Amino acid sequence: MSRTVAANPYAWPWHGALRPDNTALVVIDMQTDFCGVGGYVDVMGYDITLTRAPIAPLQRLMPAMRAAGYTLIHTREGHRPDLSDLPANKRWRSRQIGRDGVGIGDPGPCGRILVRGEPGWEIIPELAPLPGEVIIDKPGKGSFCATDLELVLRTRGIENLVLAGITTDVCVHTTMREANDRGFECLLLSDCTAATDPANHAAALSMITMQGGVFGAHAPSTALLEALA
Ligand code: C5J
Repeated sequence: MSRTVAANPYAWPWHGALRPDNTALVVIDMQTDFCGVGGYVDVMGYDITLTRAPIAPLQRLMPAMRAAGYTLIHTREGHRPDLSDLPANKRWRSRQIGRDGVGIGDPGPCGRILVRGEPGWEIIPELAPLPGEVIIDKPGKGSFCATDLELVLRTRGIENLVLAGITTDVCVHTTMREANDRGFECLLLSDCTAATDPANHAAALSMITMQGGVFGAHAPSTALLEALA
């Protein structure tokens, strides 16, 4: 039986094989540092109501996908406490914006910013992973760079990725592009992602639709839920 999601620019996945055994939901960086009060995005002066917008739709989608038997994978952006995996240019750039030159690795209201083990680095409680769900710790924006995500996906026979989380134009797009180049079939959920600038979110969606779906497709989570029903 063929099962697809009404997506843009094509009914996703391309081969009609949307099944729990070959599809994973990847929830990217829903951490306090990106969508909590006192986290990195808040310290930079961006509006966290934007980055919190995916929480409610994800609270509807995640239980539905778990109940249907789909794999859920969570990622966290963060660095070792000794910052040995933090490139100097990434740290320098992060200090150019926000409060008092505070950037990645520096103390903030939620502990050291984007440092593993700190309160701000934790996934927000509203979207906490369940025991047994895979969590990928990544030092970069993409989820494949310097991680074992591809090995985990290949080992489970995953070929389709549903992408959600923060931010559409940075970590989610980078992950989608990396996944697409590795041959995974990707769907980005337009209401379960967000950017620190609405125009960037819209642009990131638009980019996906070029060239017949240059990295895959996008759809609202309601379309995915309809396909699962
Ligand atoms: C950023 C992310 N924007 N998770 N990280 O620095 O998109």
